[in-house]
Amino acid sequence: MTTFEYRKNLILARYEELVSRPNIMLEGNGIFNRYAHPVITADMVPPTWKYDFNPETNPWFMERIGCNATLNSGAIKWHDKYLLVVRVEGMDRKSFFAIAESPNGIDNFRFRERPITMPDTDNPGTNIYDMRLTAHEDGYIYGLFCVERHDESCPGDLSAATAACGIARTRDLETWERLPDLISKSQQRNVVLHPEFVNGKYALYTRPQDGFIDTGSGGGIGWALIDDITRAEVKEEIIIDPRYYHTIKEVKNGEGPHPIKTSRGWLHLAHGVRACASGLRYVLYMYMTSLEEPWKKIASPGGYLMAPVGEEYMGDVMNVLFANGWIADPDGKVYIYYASSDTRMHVATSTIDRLVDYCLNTPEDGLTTSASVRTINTLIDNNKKFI
Ligand code: BGC
Ligand code: BMA
Repeated sequence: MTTFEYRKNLILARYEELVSRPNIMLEGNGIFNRYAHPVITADMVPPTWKYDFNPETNPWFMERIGCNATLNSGAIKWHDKYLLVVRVEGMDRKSFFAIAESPNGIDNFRFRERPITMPDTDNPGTNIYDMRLTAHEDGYIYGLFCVERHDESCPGDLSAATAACGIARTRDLETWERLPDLISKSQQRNVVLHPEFVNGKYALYTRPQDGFIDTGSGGGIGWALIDDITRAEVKEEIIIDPRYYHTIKEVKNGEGPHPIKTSRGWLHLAHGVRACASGLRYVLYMYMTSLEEPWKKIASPGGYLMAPVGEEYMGDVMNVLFANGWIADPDGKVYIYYASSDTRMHVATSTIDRLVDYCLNTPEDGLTTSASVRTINTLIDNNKKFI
């Protein structure tokens, strides 16, 4: 057998084994369950995207186009399948979007034949990433994502960049119509479209920031109403979930996927960031807003829902969990798709009832040490009657 044949068979066999590997649910804390294996890794990107299959031009069956990571994925249920719009990052540091689909949401994710060809605007981005998908009541599926460009006002600084919100829409998840980027006074990285009209307008969760990395005066997760999505502009923005000193969201926070509607209010998943000696620590947290007024917070469970554990700590950008996709099934099961350390995708499952219970019955962050101890003592006192 030639090297070409041997390696081709090996690579294809390994790939098949990996994409068809069953996942195993692990018992958790009663709020959600993690799974034994990631749902998507760079090794699950199809070999046809990486290898030249012509024995004449690639006698060693050498990888030609490497994949660095599969991370921050948008999610949607589509024709009974669980679809992720994965941020695939090549070895050249460019990310692009590609759809992977699974029959059950927890394993057997396979990429479609090709990545998404996302049309550019007149001012093409250098990089695009972190799509939030929204099936809006106007009938379109929207993808909002970050468009990054070099900041031309700082010609000497190669790391100076700007982050804007790109907007595209589709009806079939095959072809995408690109709309103009969101016009906003500030930089915007984590913008999410609310699925319903509010007072007849499109509603966005925003994350105003002064610089590319620093939120500066940007106070947290914002809310803005948009007159025309085909020429979207943030005219007025209010902060609905502020950052706060010495909490999990001291440095920044951002909306995850769009909130899930429940009978008790809108369930929100977000990320919170704090600084520490090893860099930025990204964790996932939740909050709830009113059904009638989705910009009004009605529940704010203290602390994080999920932080990295085990191998989740390890990767390109350590100590990071990030989620921009989740799917709620009609039976109430919720699939939370999260990336660890900007490297791979995982799933955790829960239910709407459990997540609502978590939001409504987890004590709020009392913002001081003594408040935290008081909260624990109250729990111990109440437990005396039962133990
Ligand atoms: C990276 C993102 C990151 C951002 C801010 C970008 O260049 O691609 O993953 O969130 O910088 O650090
Ligand atoms: C951000 C996000 C993500 C990334 C995270 C950690 O600002 O938008 O792209 O997961 O940084 O690097």
